Amino acid sequence: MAAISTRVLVGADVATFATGSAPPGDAYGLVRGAAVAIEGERIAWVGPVAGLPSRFHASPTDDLGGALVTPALVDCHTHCVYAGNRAREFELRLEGASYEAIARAGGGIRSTVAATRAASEEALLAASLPRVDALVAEGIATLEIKSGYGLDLDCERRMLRVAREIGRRRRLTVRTTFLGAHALPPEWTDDADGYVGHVAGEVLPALVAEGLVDAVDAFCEGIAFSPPQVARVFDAASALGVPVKIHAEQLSDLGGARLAAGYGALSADHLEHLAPADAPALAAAGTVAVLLPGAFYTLREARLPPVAALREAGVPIAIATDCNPGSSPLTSPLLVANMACTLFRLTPAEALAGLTREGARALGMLDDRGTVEAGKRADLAVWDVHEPAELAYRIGFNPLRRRIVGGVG
Ligand code: DI6
Ligand code: FE
Repeated sequence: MAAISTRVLVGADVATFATGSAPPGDAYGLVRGAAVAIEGERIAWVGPVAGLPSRFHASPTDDLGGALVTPALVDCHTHCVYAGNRAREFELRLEGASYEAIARAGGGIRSTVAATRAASEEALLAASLPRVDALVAEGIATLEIKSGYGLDLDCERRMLRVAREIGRRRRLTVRTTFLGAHALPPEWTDDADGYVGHVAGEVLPALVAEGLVDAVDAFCEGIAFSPPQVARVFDAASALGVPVKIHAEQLSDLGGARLAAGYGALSADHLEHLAPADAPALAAAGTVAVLLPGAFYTLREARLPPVAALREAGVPIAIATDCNPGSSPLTSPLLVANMACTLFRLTPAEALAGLTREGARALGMLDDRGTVEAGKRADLAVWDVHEPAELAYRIGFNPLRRRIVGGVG
């Protein structure tokens, strides 16, 4: 058996985002003058360099020369696998058409469905990799990718297979989410209940059996699926032992987040129209609120998510790009952090926790990653900044020096 390689990162400040160990008032869990010992793909020890245990004293060191180390970033909500282009819709919206009007007229999600159905697996992969590479270039090492532009068994399978392939082609972990209940495909027009039955009874079980589904999502909205329809999909997911998440309260309040909390959902996402009174139900279920400022910005929404109520109820808050061709053509996690602060008034520490610890929690992976702590996977981002807040403060600036993924890099 090959010996497990050990090395010690020194010459760095580390924003661990560990909870519990940080002194009050330090939401970053910041350790100045830190050492991080890495054994194989795991973090073995982190703390002030003076406290490095003697068993690491003979290990090779890697001097980062004053960099800031954070957990590698987690993008816990994307639709980055798709074909086609919706730049024309951007123009239409600027001419006055609303997102909902475009969707109702057969554009929007359905135009991406047509392009995605027409694309081969290779073409879909080739179209998607540049978006993934942009995310990776800003420190992402764990990426959730949803299906939902196929809306039939063959094309949903193709999307999920491409997502898995991306995880093999690049140095990152991909989590797949089946979003069959994203939009009503043309062949089921006027039969949303029939389509939901097909998704819950046939498509989902087939894709789960093929090992392509890590979680199940549904778009609960007036232009998409009703709470009872979403419940049918969630019942099927629960029966198969697959965790659920939801797109809820993005454009209106249908009580989707409350519904999802009842299923112990990993996350409820968007939430601009969430009733503050529903926040405690999310907290009680351990459901993460995933805020998506890129969609809020792109759609020029006016209604802010109830951040104060989420904080007060103790709901964990993550943020994500929502990278998709319609409402959030965004591949910059650092811009998401900036938008979360400027538009939603998150603190920089909340925004960055939302891209690390809470993003991992929203994927059910917090035991394994999302903070810099002994025992966790050594997925780290090394930044040329001095203060953690700088990562959220600057706009259009990428100070990523390198990523360490599973101890490598
Ligand atoms: N909510 C969104 O913001 C995206 N999907 C969803 O359920 C929009 C997807 C698109 O317009 O293509
Ligand atoms: Fe989305």
